[in-house]
Amino acid sequence: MSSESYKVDSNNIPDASNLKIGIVVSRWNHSITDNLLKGSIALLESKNTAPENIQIIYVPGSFELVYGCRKMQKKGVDVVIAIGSVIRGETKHFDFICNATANGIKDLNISGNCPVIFCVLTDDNIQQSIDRSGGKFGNKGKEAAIAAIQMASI
Ligand code: DLZ
Repeated sequence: MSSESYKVDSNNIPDASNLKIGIVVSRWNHSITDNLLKGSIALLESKNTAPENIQIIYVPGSFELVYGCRKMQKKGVDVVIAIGSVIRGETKHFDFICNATANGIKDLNISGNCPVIFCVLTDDNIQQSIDRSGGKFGNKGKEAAIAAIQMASI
Protein backbone atom coordinates (compact mmCIF):
# COMPACT_ATOMS: atom_id res chain seq x y z
CA MET A 1 0.00 0.00 0.00
CA SER A 2 1.42 3.38 -0.92
CA SER A 3 1.39 6.31 1.45
CA GLU A 4 -1.41 8.81 1.19
CA SER A 5 0.07 12.17 0.37
CA TYR A 6 -1.55 15.33 1.60
CA LYS A 7 -3.07 17.17 -1.35
CA VAL A 8 -3.00 20.93 -1.07
CA ASP A 9 -5.78 22.98 -2.59
CA SER A 10 -3.70 25.71 -4.20
CA ASN A 11 -6.63 28.15 -3.96
CA ASN A 12 -6.59 27.69 -0.21
CA ILE A 13 -3.04 28.80 0.54
CA PRO A 14 -3.02 32.03 2.57
CA ASP A 15 -1.65 35.21 1.04
CA ALA A 16 2.02 35.66 1.96
CA SER A 17 2.49 39.36 1.27
CA ASN A 18 3.17 40.17 4.93
CA LEU A 19 5.57 37.32 5.58
CA LYS A 20 9.34 37.43 5.99
CA ILE A 21 10.86 34.16 4.84
CA GLY A 22 14.36 32.81 5.45
CA ILE A 23 15.75 30.11 3.16
CA VAL A 24 18.94 28.19 3.99
CA VAL A 25 20.37 26.29 1.03
CA SER A 26 23.00 23.54 1.01
CA ARG A 27 25.48 23.77 -1.87
CA TRP A 28 26.12 19.99 -1.93
CA ASN A 29 24.30 18.54 -4.99
CA HIS A 30 23.72 22.13 -6.05
CA SER A 31 21.94 21.33 -9.32
CA ILE A 32 19.21 19.75 -7.18
CA THR A 33 19.14 22.36 -4.40
CA ASP A 34 19.13 25.21 -6.97
CA ASN A 35 15.94 23.77 -8.47
CA LEU A 36 14.36 23.30 -5.05
CA LEU A 37 15.19 26.94 -4.26
CA LYS A 38 13.67 28.10 -7.55
CA GLY A 39 10.50 26.12 -6.74
CA SER A 40 10.21 27.71 -3.31
CA ILE A 41 10.77 31.25 -4.58
CA ALA A 42 8.30 30.85 -7.46
CA LEU A 43 5.59 29.65 -5.07
CA LEU A 44 6.25 32.43 -2.55
CA GLU A 45 6.18 35.10 -5.24
CA SER A 46 2.94 33.66 -6.63
CA LYS A 47 1.51 34.27 -3.14
CA ASN A 48 2.79 37.87 -3.15
CA THR A 49 5.89 37.60 -0.97
CA ALA A 50 8.10 40.53 -1.97
CA PRO A 51 11.60 39.51 -3.13
CA GLU A 52 13.11 41.81 -0.47
CA ASN A 53 11.28 39.77 2.19
CA ILE A 54 13.07 36.58 1.18
CA GLN A 55 16.51 36.20 2.80
CA ILE A 56 18.81 33.43 1.58
CA ILE A 57 21.86 31.92 3.31
CA TYR A 58 24.08 29.28 1.65
CA VAL A 59 25.86 26.58 3.65
CA PRO A 60 28.39 23.98 2.39
CA GLY A 61 26.37 20.79 2.97
CA SER A 62 23.18 19.53 4.56
CA PHE A 63 24.98 18.87 7.83
CA GLU A 64 25.49 22.65 8.13
CA LEU A 65 21.79 23.44 7.58
CA VAL A 66 21.05 23.29 11.30
CA TYR A 67 23.57 26.01 12.14
CA GLY A 68 22.44 28.11 9.18
CA CYS A 69 18.79 27.78 10.21
CA ARG A 70 19.59 28.71 13.81
CA LYS A 71 21.28 31.88 12.53
CA MET A 72 18.33 32.58 10.25
CA GLN A 73 15.81 32.16 13.09
CA LYS A 74 17.52 35.10 14.80
CA LYS A 75 17.07 37.42 11.82
CA GLY A 76 13.43 38.22 12.56
CA VAL A 77 11.87 36.04 9.87
CA ASP A 78 8.46 34.37 10.31
CA VAL A 79 9.56 30.96 9.03
CA VAL A 80 12.69 29.24 7.72
CA ILE A 81 12.95 26.71 4.89
CA ALA A 82 15.95 24.34 5.00
CA ILE A 83 16.88 23.08 1.52
CA GLY A 84 19.27 20.19 1.00
CA SER A 85 19.86 17.05 -1.02
CA VAL A 86 21.55 13.98 0.43
CA ILE A 87 22.23 11.09 -1.94
CA ARG A 88 23.17 7.64 -0.63
CA GLY A 89 26.75 6.55 -1.22
CA GLU A 90 28.65 3.40 -0.34
CA THR A 91 29.25 4.22 3.32
CA LYS A 92 27.16 5.13 6.36
CA HIS A 93 27.80 8.84 5.82
CA PHE A 94 24.32 9.21 4.31
CA ASP A 95 22.66 7.95 7.51
CA PHE A 96 24.71 10.18 9.78
CA ILE A 97 24.01 13.31 7.71
CA CYS A 98 20.29 12.55 7.33
CA ASN A 99 19.77 11.75 11.00
CA ALA A 100 21.76 14.71 12.27
CA THR A 101 20.04 17.12 9.91
CA ALA A 102 16.53 15.89 10.62
CA ASN A 103 17.08 15.80 14.37
CA GLY A 104 18.75 19.21 14.39
CA ILE A 105 15.91 20.79 12.47
CA LYS A 106 13.38 19.08 14.75
CA ASP A 107 15.21 20.59 17.75
CA LEU A 108 15.03 24.07 16.18
CA ASN A 109 11.28 23.64 15.84
CA ILE A 110 11.07 22.89 19.55
CA SER A 111 13.39 25.54 20.91
CA GLY A 112 13.62 28.24 18.24
CA ASN A 113 11.37 31.23 17.80
CA CYS A 114 9.87 30.29 14.42
CA PRO A 115 9.14 27.10 12.46
CA VAL A 116 11.76 25.46 10.25
CA ILE A 117 10.48 23.51 7.23
CA PHE A 118 12.37 20.33 6.27
CA CYS A 119 13.03 20.43 2.52
CA VAL A 120 15.91 17.96 2.48
CA LEU A 121 15.71 15.23 -0.16
CA THR A 122 17.14 11.94 1.10
CA ASP A 123 17.40 9.77 -1.99
CA ASP A 124 19.07 6.52 -3.03
CA ASN A 125 20.24 7.96 -6.36
CA ILE A 126 20.41 11.17 -8.37
CA GLN A 127 17.44 10.23 -10.58
CA GLN A 128 15.14 10.17 -7.53
CA SER A 129 16.40 13.64 -6.64
CA ILE A 130 15.87 14.96 -10.18
CA ASP A 131 12.33 13.55 -10.17
CA ARG A 132 11.52 15.50 -6.97
CA SER A 133 13.18 18.82 -7.79
CA GLY A 134 11.11 19.83 -10.80
CA GLY A 135 10.80 16.41 -12.49
CA LYS A 136 8.02 13.87 -12.74
CA PHE A 137 7.17 14.00 -9.03
CA GLY A 138 6.98 17.77 -8.90
CA ASN A 139 9.15 20.17 -6.96
CA LYS A 140 9.47 19.59 -3.22
CA GLY A 141 10.75 23.17 -2.90
CA LYS A 142 7.31 24.37 -3.92
CA GLU A 143 5.64 22.06 -1.40
CA ALA A 144 8.02 23.30 1.30
CA ALA A 145 7.06 26.90 0.53
CA ILE A 146 3.38 26.00 0.92
CA ALA A 147 4.14 24.38 4.29
CA ALA A 148 6.12 27.48 5.26
CA ILE A 149 3.21 29.81 4.52
CA GLN A 150 0.82 27.54 6.40
CA MET A 151 3.09 27.31 9.45
CA ALA A 152 3.83 31.03 9.51
CA SER A 153 0.10 31.70 9.41
CA ILE A 154 -0.72 29.60 12.49
C1 DLZ B 1 30.34 14.71 2.95
C2 DLZ B 1 29.00 14.72 2.30
C3 DLZ B 1 28.55 13.61 1.55
C4 DLZ B 1 29.40 12.38 1.38
N1 DLZ B 1 27.40 13.62 0.92
C5 DLZ B 1 26.59 14.71 1.05
C6 DLZ B 1 25.33 14.74 0.40
O1 DLZ B 1 24.91 13.84 -0.34
N2 DLZ B 1 24.56 15.85 0.60
C7 DLZ B 1 24.94 16.89 1.38
O2 DLZ B 1 24.18 17.85 1.54
N3 DLZ B 1 26.15 16.90 1.99
C8 DLZ B 1 26.97 15.84 1.83
N4 DLZ B 1 28.20 15.82 2.43
C9 DLZ B 1 28.65 17.06 3.12
C10 DLZ B 1 28.16 17.20 4.57
O3 DLZ B 1 26.81 17.61 4.62
C11 DLZ B 1 29.00 18.30 5.29
O4 DLZ B 1 29.00 19.47 4.53
C12 DLZ B 1 30.44 17.86 5.52
O5 DLZ B 1 30.50 16.62 6.19
C13 DLZ B 1 31.22 18.92 6.35
O6 DLZ B 1 30.65 19.04 7.66
